[in-house]
Amino acid sequence: MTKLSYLHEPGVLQNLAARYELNEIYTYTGNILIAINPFQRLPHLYDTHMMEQYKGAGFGELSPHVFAVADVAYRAMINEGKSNSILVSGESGAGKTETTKMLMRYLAYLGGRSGIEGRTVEQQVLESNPVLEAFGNAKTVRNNNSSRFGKFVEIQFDKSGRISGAAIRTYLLERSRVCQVNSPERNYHCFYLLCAAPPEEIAKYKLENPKSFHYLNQSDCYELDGVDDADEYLATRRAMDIVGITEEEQDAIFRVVAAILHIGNIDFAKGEEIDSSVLKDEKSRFHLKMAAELLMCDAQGLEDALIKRVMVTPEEVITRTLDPGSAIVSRDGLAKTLYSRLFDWLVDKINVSIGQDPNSKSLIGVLDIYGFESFKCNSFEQFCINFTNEKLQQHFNQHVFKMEQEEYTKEEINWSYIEFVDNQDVLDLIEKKPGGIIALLDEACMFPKSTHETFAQKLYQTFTKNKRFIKPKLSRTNFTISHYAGEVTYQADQFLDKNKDYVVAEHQDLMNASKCSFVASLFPPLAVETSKASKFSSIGSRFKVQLQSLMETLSSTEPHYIRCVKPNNVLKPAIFENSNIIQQLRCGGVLEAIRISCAGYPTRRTFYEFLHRFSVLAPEYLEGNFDDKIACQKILDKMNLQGYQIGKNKVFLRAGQMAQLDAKRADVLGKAARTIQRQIRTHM
Ligand code: AOV
Ligand code: MG
Repeated sequence: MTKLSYLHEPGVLQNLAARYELNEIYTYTGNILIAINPFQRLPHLYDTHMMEQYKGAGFGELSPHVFAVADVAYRAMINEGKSNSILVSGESGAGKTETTKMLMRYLAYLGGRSGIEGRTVEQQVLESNPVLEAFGNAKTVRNNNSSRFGKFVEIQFDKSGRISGAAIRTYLLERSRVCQVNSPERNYHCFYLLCAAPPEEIAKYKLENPKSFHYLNQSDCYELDGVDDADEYLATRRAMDIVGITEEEQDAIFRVVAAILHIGNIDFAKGEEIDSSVLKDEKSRFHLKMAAELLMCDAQGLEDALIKRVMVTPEEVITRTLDPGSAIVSRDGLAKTLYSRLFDWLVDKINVSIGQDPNSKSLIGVLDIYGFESFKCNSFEQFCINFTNEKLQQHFNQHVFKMEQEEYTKEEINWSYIEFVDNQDVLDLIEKKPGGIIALLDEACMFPKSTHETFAQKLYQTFTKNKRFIKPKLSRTNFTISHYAGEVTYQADQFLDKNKDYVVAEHQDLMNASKCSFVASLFPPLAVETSKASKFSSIGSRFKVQLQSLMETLSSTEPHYIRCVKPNNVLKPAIFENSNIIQQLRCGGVLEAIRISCAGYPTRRTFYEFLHRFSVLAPEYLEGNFDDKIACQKILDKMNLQGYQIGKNKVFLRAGQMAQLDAKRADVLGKAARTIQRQIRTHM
């Protein structure tokens, strides 16, 4: 891309389109790899032969490829002993997870012990993917296998470049999906896999058709095209074996998954007293019993935990009952907590099992995180996702800018006037402490009388003058943030609830007392002072801290960027939607990177390349014995160009100057051709 003579949006797009048509899905722009989702298997592109070819090949020597990026990262790590990271971004369905898997496969190939069978570290690293996907991915409108969590995999290498350990960090699993799905989406894959397990397991987990479970039948989608859930179940079990999850643990995991489905089928009706509830019918009683059996807890205890709250005051113990609506909220809260703790357990287990190498000096981190999102309705999840993207964008801009500077410094040219647009103001708006949106949200959550309306009012008051914050005219609770990738309007209504992470004390006590040690371990006893108070902990603030730590890790590494692009919204091959793609290149900062380089000297040519192309403009200078640098200078002077710079090895042109030179060149060549034709004609 950087060799294009004219670096502008239509040129970039046309180049990508022409390549995509030939199934050339990878393109470099500078060091950034753009990957356009082919939406079809291209097996030869990733086979062992291909891996062999890229091994040790110089960057740019072969066609652009994810393997080339992984190879550069690996070589840089080995040669310089420095950690590297590969940051994969792009919108939902763009191909981040598939790209990440290819990167990991290639790194395992480079750093693996060939010939050793079984549970090697690299095998475990690779097999962590299907396990996490079974529990953390789901079909959404945008992607049949959408990751509902962010992931940073740190692969550790020993002195000789062999994989010696790995650590997986995950970010913010979408909890709401466990209890709520809409057509045509699905809940997490694991629920359907389990319902397709062999008959004896179905019997053991007391399962039925997925259609009979409330958490699944809110959507009418149960199956995925081209996916056999029964096979997937077995594959997930095998992957769990490899990553070191024991048979017993697997059994407990699937008991919890099944229990969650049964919990979802417990329904409530109004009780005799006001604001009380009872189990709705025999069916609810049946599912309550099943859930209790699977979780190995007392059925009466479970019923009480769902519909009663006990308050202990110095004088007495007061039991309060919940109305059916609140009982449902309580039930769903338990299901979500169970599920998210199960997911965290899996991640911890995989980490322990793969093991960390305390002596590892260098590592390669691979980041597969949710891309920028802007829907019709945007809630707290989108807010966090877009916050992540602002953070990464800042990192990206700084990096691109730094690389430009390095190139200019190397060539000893003056770059001092290049401006660089920073998004620090958006980050301040979101995360500044005190006074940013997250801080104000936490305040609202701690103050019992706040509602989403008072929260929104507070935002309006605080940020009236903020250029990045907009109050939509006709709304009393929405707010708009002007992100680097465009404006997004958020609906504040559920921000307070979604930001609060607390476990009802009754649920905590019941689960902690489970006779299943696995279930009990998901709910370790709380420290005394917080035990009864169901103290609030802020998801937003915790996420902010996690991100901070991720950014610190990333800044200690040499980054490589891969921008995934989704060519169409129908998820089909060979359809290239221009405006859609331009939008993504903008959001992904690709055009920003191009803009940064255009702000300086977008076109650079070595003296040799320059003379090869433009010596026709001043042939007289080549006759004499000028050195290349002087010849370039003379040509540029003759053409009356201004503002360009000549470095030690290259000519640096300002935007548009290449076009001027080319026009001149065409002119000269045209004239020459006409002269020759005339001569030919006169001689005939
Ligand atoms: P994502 O990770 O970026 O979305 P995926 O990596 O899951 O997107 O890709 C979506 C689908 O596109 C995959 O399931 C494949 O069918 C197809 N695909 C992507 N890359 C390739 C490739 N290189 N070769 C063949 N098919 C591919 V999300 O997780 O939703 O943001 O949250
Ligand atoms: Mg994904």
